[in-house]
Amino acid sequence: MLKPILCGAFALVLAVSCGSKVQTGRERLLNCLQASVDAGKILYGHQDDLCYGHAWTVEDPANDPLDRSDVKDVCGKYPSMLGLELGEIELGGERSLDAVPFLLIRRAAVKQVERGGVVTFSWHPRNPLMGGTAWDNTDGVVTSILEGGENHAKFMGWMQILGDFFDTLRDADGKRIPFIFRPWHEHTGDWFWWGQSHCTTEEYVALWKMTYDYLAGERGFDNIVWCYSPSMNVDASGYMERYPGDEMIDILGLDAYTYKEEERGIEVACADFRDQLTATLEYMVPLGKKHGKILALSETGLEGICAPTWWTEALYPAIKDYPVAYALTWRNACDKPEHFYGPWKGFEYEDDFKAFAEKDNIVLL
Ligand code: BMA
Repeated sequence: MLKPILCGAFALVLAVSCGSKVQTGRERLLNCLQASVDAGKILYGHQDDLCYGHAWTVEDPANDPLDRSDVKDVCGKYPSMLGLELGEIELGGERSLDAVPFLLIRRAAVKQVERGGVVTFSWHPRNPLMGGTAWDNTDGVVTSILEGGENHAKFMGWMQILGDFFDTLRDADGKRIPFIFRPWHEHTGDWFWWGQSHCTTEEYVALWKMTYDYLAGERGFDNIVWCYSPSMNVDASGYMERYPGDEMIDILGLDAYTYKEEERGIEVACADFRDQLTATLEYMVPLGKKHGKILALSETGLEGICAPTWWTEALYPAIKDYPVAYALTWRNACDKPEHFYGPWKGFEYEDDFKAFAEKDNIVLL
């Protein structure tokens, strides 16, 4: 049986069943991303794009048609990659840490895949030891949730809730949809409880293994593509220091932001970002080849996009010549007007985003 899968602007016909070997959702999604990379394309992604925007929210999560998008408002197309965040699902409530109903998140994920796009999930779980948020960055939390730790059972309960949610992500035929999962990101920094100085390399890798073994093994999720995503504050050896291993990772990601600093001015900040991102991709390309992994810019952006040409003169030149499967800009918070990373209608530099979106190798839906 052959089934067309739309990946961004072009359709790929992938064998769902080649001879006797049936491809898993993970393999199909990876093949799709690889084909896109081979065609020189970069998917454009936006976090929470269908769930809310800079100046709007969804009134009725159960019935909303999911046709609103800040990106679409500006350039007429949905992003080909949709990022969604599952923080606080582990508490068993109805809304995420960003107050988005999980019902809406589920519907958005399924809709995105129905439209031929790709979905990536992040998860910022709370601190299971101290009770604070993911940013409650105390030491010893990872130790406490690994096997033998005092919070192991509690944390496995959290993963069960996460797994139960993943199990509801199904297409119209009742089949689990393929998606990217990107837990334990930016661990090369210290801001999360799983960060660099809060656990050892062995503990970090054990955390990944526990997550992978539970979801891919025990729960049998063969529709998950696994993304590793350090922050852009490391060299090649720092990048790989806590790499969980080829068997657990499919995508070598990178979280890379432009940071404003009063003193040096935004132009210098943009130039630094471009140079640092290029230098990082220079070492990621051989790592991707050596390990046989796809590369991605798993998070990027400039908060409030206060540079007139950030899209076309900072982001685009840094990535355009590299085999990056996708670049995902962070969310447009509806309750914090200055906290946006994607375009929105009426935003003063929206034309620069349009110019970026019109580049030949940038893919929207
Ligand atoms: C951060 C900010 C927060 C948000 C978190 C998880 O970067 O956007 O406001 O709660 O991501 O989505």
